[in-house]
Amino acid sequence: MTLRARAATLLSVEEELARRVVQGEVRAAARACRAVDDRLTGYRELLKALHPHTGKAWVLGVTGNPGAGKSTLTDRLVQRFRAGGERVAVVAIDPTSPFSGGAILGDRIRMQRHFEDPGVFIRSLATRGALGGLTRSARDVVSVLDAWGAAVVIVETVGVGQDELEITRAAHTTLVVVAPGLGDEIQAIKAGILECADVFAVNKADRDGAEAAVADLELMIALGGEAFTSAAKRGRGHTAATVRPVVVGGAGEEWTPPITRTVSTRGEGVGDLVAHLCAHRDWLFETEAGKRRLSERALQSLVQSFRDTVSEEAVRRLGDRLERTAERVRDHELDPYTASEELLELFARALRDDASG
Ligand SMILES: Nc1nc2c(ncn2[C@@H]2O[C@H](COP(=O)(O)OP(=O)(O)OP(=O)(O)O)[C@@H](O)[C@H]2O)c(=O)[nH]1
Ligand SMILES: [Mg+2]
Repeated sequence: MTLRARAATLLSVEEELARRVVQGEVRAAARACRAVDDRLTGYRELLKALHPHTGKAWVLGVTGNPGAGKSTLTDRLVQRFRAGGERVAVVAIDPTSPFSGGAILGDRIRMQRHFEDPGVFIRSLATRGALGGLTRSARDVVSVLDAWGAAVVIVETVGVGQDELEITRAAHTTLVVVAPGLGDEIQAIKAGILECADVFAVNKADRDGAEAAVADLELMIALGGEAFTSAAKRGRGHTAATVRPVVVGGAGEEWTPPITRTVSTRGEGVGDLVAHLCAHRDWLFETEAGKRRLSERALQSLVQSFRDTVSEEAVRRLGDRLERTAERVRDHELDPYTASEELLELFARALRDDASG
């Protein structure tokens, strides 16, 4: 079989799988998730075929410290959303962090009641080491579940690493779960996560310290806008596009993150929480400020996808040149800056040669 003919059969296999996903087949969705997660041959074709059927799901990020109650709360949210009859998907990012070993089993148990329900799709993704691979896997898996027909895709991550932060940025609405009694919880979430928070839940409100946590958060939100804006101006890790200005008192139509107290084990406060989450969704899709946020998100997503495509292509075309150059850098024959420029030149030449025949 010629290469081209083989490509054609591959394509039709992917198209067939895409068709079954779009029809709502759970097993097809599971297969498609595996294909994009493992980047099996044809995964790009699959994603392309699915793309026209995406864009309908509301992507809800749930993040927070290990053990804050994210899974228990997610389980409650699934219950609520399912009561409306819509399909719901959960993507649980399994942290490899030493704090939360056994998370998979824990998540499974806490969401067990949904396993028999064909309208709920639950999938775990393992934290990957390098190159933001996890972020891309998460985005791609979310696309599959969007095409499968999930009205809501909930992505649960532990808010500790850079990967997790990136994933949070890819969500439409991010819920940050804080629980009292886990030590210095507010300080721990301070770096990075606050700027992603659209809604806060102070969970385990049945425990001592919940009111103190609420007060701390309120103070942080009040100070937040200014602090983040000046951090952005100094260029400290935040770009203007990722900073979410907080305007207290509802000036203009900027969004101020509301705080809800919840006891997720008993389902308390979950109704209020859902109301806040839905209010954020409406703000996002229906106001000018919300639409600006959506544009930033689309730009970030495209930049990431483009960066991935370029680096994959470059690695493929440069082949062992990459390793040989790395050896020269290792031996101090070459500095990494000149090395990068040389590689870029080689890559550009390969592309030009390709274009001219
Ligand atoms: N008292 C109390 N305990 C809770 C509440 N919510 C969750 N828990 C308990 O806290 C523990 C951790 O809950 P999870 O839902 O697994 O927390 P998580 O944030 O998903 O944990 P990781 O995924 O491991 O980071 C479990 O033993 C829950 O039963 C609550 O509102 N009150
Ligand atoms: Mg969990």
